[in-house]
Amino acid sequence: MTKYSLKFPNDFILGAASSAWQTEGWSGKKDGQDSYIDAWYKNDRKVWHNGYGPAVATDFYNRYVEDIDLMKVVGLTHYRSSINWSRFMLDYEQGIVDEEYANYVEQVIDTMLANGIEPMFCLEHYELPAYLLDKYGGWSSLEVVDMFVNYAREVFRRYGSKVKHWFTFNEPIVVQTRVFLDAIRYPYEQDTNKWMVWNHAKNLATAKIVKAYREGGYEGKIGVVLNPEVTYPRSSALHDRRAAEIYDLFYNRVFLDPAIKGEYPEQLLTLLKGNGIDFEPSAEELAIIKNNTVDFIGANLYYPHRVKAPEAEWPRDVPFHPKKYFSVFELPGREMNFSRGWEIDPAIVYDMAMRIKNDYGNIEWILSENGMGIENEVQFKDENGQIQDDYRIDFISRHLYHLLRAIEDGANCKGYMLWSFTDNVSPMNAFKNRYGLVEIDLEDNRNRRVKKSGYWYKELSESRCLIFDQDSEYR
Ligand code: BGP
Repeated sequence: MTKYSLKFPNDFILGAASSAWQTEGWSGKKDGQDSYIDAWYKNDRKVWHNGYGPAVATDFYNRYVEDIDLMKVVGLTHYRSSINWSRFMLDYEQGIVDEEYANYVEQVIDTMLANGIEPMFCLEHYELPAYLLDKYGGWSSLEVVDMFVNYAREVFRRYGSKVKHWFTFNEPIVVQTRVFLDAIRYPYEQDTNKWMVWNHAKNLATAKIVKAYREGGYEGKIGVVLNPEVTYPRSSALHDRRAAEIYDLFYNRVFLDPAIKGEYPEQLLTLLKGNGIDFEPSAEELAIIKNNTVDFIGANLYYPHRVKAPEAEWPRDVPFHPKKYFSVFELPGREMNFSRGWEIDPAIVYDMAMRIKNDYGNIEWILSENGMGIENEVQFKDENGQIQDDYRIDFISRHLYHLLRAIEDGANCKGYMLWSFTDNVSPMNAFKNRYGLVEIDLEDNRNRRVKKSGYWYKELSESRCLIFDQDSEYR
């Protein structure tokens, strides 16, 4: 067997990602500081696996010093989390900051920097304040957009000189897609119109925050973390290719194009109109989006999407859903992560890199999330109690291999962030599927234990070299 060593570029980021709500827990949280996720958990706990959720999460709020030490143990150069908007403010409308939470954020940043780990932050990772959802309808309101921009200004003012990588949102499409398109998440309301209103409000918020950041003259980069779905048609037939193209418009280009090119794709606007979706952004809003595109993006890439021409005609009396134009296609024989129900195909990384290069001006980007959630990992413990997660090492290696190959072919990718640093809480799945380089032991006071992959990641980060088996079936 021939083993090859692939070198990482010198400045390549090897980090990990998480978010505030998935790690911090509610210690120190005050009445009225619930996020949308907290409200969902409080109102509908039965859908959260084994009752776990954001209430304690990994208790990062109290244990961040210990965790930052562990970041060094597993060799992270960078760590991305979010600042929890719902907790950062005591009064969202008046912009009154919760100094206790703000001070905690400052301590986290300072401790990371003192340990040689660069922090990156999203301003929102589903942490829309529940109060703003109830009172204003959340992102249906332009007042909420402006409150978010003011919060961002305050965050930059406090931490802008220390933190050099900022993102407005993590996966801004997700909440409204699950809630208003698919109606499978709290508060379970089907409203495709609202779905588009929320998309637009978030695109507008990103542009306004990019503007505010530039006006502040900070020395860093600002972008947005998206989850572009690498979408393949079942076949080369026109009807399947059309299904994939339309899927791409509704789920990817609706955010990629405004963020990077400053405009919505014409074909998307035509399809919305043709299906009775009343989407009429003002000329002023479109100009803000046009003039304030991002410096870079994060792309979260987990699995491929496959679609085919729709199996049936969309029923007349059912509200419009993009599914009118496609059906999901399951590739026979596909490789699966059965715990999560996601297909594995590491070549998505190369394909997305080439797309960003060819269709989006080769804008700078990072692979901001990629990882493997596995159920019941304790079954893989060795006699010393360490989880032997060779499957995770294999998963990461194969994705990194395709990323390095893309960089060789000119992709402007500056880093890889694993999801996740420690095991953490997923929406609904809670601690069911474990993603971490570090185990969180729920039976034993949430104690941390580095998995085999954690030590492997450290080695990777120090050697800056991926050892890859040339004869592997995964090429
Ligand atoms: C991404 C989200 C993360 C994280 C991850 C894993 O889409 O940005 O917050 O949860 O997916 O997915 P899941 O937690 O659903 O298994």
